[in-house]
Amino acid sequence: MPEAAVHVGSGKVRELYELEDDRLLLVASDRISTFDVVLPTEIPDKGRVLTGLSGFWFARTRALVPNHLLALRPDGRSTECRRLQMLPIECVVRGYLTGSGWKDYCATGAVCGHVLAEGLRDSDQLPEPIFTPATKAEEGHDENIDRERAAELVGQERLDEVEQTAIALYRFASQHAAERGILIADTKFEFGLDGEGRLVLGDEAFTPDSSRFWPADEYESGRPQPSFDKQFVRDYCETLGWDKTDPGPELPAEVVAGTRERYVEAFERLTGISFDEYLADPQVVLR
Ligand code: PZK
Repeated sequence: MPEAAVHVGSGKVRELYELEDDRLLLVASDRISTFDVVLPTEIPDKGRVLTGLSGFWFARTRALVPNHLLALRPDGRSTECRRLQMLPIECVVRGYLTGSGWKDYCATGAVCGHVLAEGLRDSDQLPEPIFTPATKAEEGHDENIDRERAAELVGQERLDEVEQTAIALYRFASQHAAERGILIADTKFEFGLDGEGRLVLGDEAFTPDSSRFWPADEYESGRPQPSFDKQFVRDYCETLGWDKTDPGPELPAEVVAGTRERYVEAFERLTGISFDEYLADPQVVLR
């Protein structure tokens, strides 16, 4: 980070700084969260894996929608991006029924106004991916909203454009990932507008923090799926009897090492690039 860069935001595991000329610097740390709590132990290179994956997807989806990426810094964890006017909704696409979508379906038979067939089971693939927007909560969980409420927030025309774009992005990435043994169950995008009012993809894209990655070879509907990246951490936490409130537990070295391996494996499978090559020159993911 440049000296004296102004800090303009914090996520659970990322930081945002202001640069000159209407640019921002998004820095991905090695922090990891589980059960919504950031743990005191870091996963070495996790931030680099997420930054590299995001850059990879931004480079490959530019024809579908422009994005905020301007440059990857040599540290491999920092993205220079265009400052946008962000839309006030989280744009979620679900290809499988899980998480809050599964909960809402069990309670109402619908998710964000999409009435689904009866008799679906946990982790079932949906016949078509669905767009399920949510509000941005400052604290706590985002709240799923129907398209009517989302249209009040961004306008009907813009919402239609966002929905079409988000579904197209999901179809592209989930097909690519499935061919490489990773199911993308769902994913969250944040869009913004540039100075000319054009829709631009911001934030991170198709990382394990913005998406649910499942190992395809272990997929079996009717039950919760193991997480591609965080399952060792979850399993370890479950052995402790931890109540899942802050502070979380320290992780032992073997859980850290196994988890780092899973992040690197996701990177290498999805990009086809060795992670060592990325560390030597982060630009490799953009070519
Ligand atoms: C923006 N966030 C989320 C919060 C983080 C990330 N290109 C952009 N232009 C304007 N604003 C944002 C972006 C992006 N991306 C993203 N908040 C604002 C966020 C805190 C830390 F790393």
